[in-house]
Amino acid sequence: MSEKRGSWLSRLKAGLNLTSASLGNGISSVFARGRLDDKALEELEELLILGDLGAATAADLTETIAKERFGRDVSEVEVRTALANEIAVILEPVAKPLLIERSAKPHVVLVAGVNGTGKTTTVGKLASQFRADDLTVMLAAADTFRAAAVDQLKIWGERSGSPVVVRDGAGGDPASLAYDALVRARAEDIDVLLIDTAGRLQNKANLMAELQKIDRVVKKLDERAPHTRLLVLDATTGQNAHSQVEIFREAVDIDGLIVTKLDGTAKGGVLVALAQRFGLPVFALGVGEAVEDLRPFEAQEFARALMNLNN
Ligand SMILES: Nc1nc2c(ncn2[C@@H]2O[C@H](COP(=O)(O)OP(=O)(O)O)[C@@H](O)[C@H]2O)c(=O)[nH]1
Ligand SMILES: [Mg+2]
Repeated sequence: MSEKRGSWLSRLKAGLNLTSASLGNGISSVFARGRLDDKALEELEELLILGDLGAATAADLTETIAKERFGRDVSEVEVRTALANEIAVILEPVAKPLLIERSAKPHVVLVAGVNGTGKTTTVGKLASQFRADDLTVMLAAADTFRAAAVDQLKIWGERSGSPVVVRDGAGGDPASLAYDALVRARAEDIDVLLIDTAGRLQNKANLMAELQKIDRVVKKLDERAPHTRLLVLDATTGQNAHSQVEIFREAVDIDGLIVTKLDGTAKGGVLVALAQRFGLPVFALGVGEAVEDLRPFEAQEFARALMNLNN
């Protein structure tokens, strides 16, 4: 157990440390002089922006640090610890698990996101985790345009012991597939229906229209569905994640995020900026390709890893 925990945590840290190593080095050079003066604060703010925390968050954090410590002699660890604490305060409210309403039968999760962010992988990991919690799961392959996408989901279905609803033959309407899947999930008394969607259609307008259509048709069967509209973001895209949230939010009412590929990216700081800007729940983090690499999001732990502090 602790072995496993160690390995994913170190992978998460290894990823974040690409950020925090550069942040860390920067912070040590800023504080080589020891005194927290205007110049040090300016450099600190710059570093936080470079670490993908975003201009607004960087300004807020720097101001907070300045308030208590301006003109004082400070150590690097003191600053890192103070930053980690402030970052944890920002992250705490968004660190929320994806809760399944057991009475929903099924609880419908619509999974959206740009191509390649890790939607299908995340659906597979979630399916396995829900199965481990003794929930019955069904998967809907609403990315009907690519045969490979359907095959990929089928593998996750087999791995997790979850039936996969697919269209016969290539193509087909994703919304009607989602509808059929919900009919079947209800008939079979399934606890969770995960709808995997396409991230790329002919164009953005089509993609958004398609998502809206899925959102609409499942409501015909259950007005509270989808119970969770999940947006999957790839941490390696850094600041680009902001525009993805904006675009998808225009289409459907996103309930929360899963941020993937935090193993091996220098852009983990973007999560702090996203939390500050949108306040959307972060249900979990992806730190690798295997089932156990979908981890709960823990604010304190993440903030300390980002600041290269030992947990
Ligand atoms: N390193 C890493 N790779 C991931 C993670 N999540 C997904 N991937 C990989 O990213 C690629 C695209 O994932 P996929 O689920 O097909 O994305 P989709 O197009 O959004 O469905 C695949 O090679 C996955 O194995 C993660 O958390 N870490
Ligand atoms: Mg996919």
